[in-house]
Amino acid sequence: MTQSLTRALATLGWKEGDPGFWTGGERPGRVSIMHGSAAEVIWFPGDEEAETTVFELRRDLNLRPVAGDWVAIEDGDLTRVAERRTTLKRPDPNGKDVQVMAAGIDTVLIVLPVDLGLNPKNLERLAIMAWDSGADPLVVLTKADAAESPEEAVAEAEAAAPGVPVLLTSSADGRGLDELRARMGAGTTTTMLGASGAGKTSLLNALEGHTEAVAHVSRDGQGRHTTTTRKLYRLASGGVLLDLPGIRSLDLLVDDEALGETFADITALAASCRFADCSHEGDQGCAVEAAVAAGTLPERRLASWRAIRREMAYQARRNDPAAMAAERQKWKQLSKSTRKPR
Ligand SMILES: Nc1nc2c(ncn2[C@@H]2O[C@H](COP(=O)(O)OP(=O)(O)OP(=O)(O)O)[C@@H](O)[C@H]2O)c(=O)[nH]1
Ligand SMILES: [Mg+2]
Ligand SMILES: [Zn+2]
Repeated sequence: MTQSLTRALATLGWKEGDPGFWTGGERPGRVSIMHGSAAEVIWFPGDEEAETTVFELRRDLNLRPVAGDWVAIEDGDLTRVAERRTTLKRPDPNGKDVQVMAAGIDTVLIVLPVDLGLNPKNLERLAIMAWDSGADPLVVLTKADAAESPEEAVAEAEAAAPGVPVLLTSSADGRGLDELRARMGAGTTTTMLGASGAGKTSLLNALEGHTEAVAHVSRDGQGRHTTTTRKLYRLASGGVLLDLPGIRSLDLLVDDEALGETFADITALAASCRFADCSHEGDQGCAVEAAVAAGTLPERRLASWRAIRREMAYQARRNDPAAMAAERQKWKQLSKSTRKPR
């Protein structure tokens, strides 16, 4: 690859180590938006000037692209989709498959409003998805201007997502934005994960002086999605930012590792439980429950962990009929034998 092309590609988020899979007559590009069976691609016909073109997808394409995918353009056609380094996923609404929302991301901004205080449960759930993507999570608290005690929200966020940096921002008064911009230089790809109304698009607008549509304050926008497509934006700071529609925080994926990282405090304590497979639910020698009793681990935290674990187990069974049947059998057996009174 020529130096000028390397520089040009960096403005699309490309960096050393990313798939440089273009060969022969192929030209590099990146999917900015999907429109049904067509992909809008920002690409470089030469080594410097970017062009935006909509390509109809060929039937024999190796992979169905999503926003953020690197692609090859040859003879006026989108011919190949690169292997994905990171993917932000969620369970498909039908519950069977996994839906890839965005690909090739370095940083996932977990966007949470603090105007009405922080919701730690939402943060935990979003953090699991973020860890699961393979990208680095960063908590971005929004609407600090409208919060009564933003500092308290920061402390709560740090406790809910141990080890994840937390940034306090406001799109209204601009605080925290310089720090955010500094993390989004050339060669970086960032995306935003958060509920509808969290302030994601407002953040993009405030960072860039864009005017993408956001919900109006005066209107009751509860549960309404203002952003409806996933779209990649090139930033003045040099990198790219993928805006996503609001996600329902109920959507969770099954991944023990991501759970362990989100609940790093519980994971660390669990190392001292007597049994390696301790379920922290009345097991003997449980260090996690001991910490709750001693007041060093908030009870709410363990309750969240248990709830998410249960949900993950349910999702895993839903995706695995054999496990589902085994579970039903187990319950039949249990109800036959005497059960512990609650
Ligand atoms: N006070 C205050 N309000 C904000 C701030 N940022 C966003 N808002 C308001 O929050 C509402 C939702 O903002 P959006 O940016 O549309 O939220 P979103 O996360 O993009 O929502 P979806 O596109 O539906 O996922 C709008 O009414 C914004 O004006 C902020 O920093 N301070
Ligand atoms: Mg939006
Ligand atoms: Zn335990």
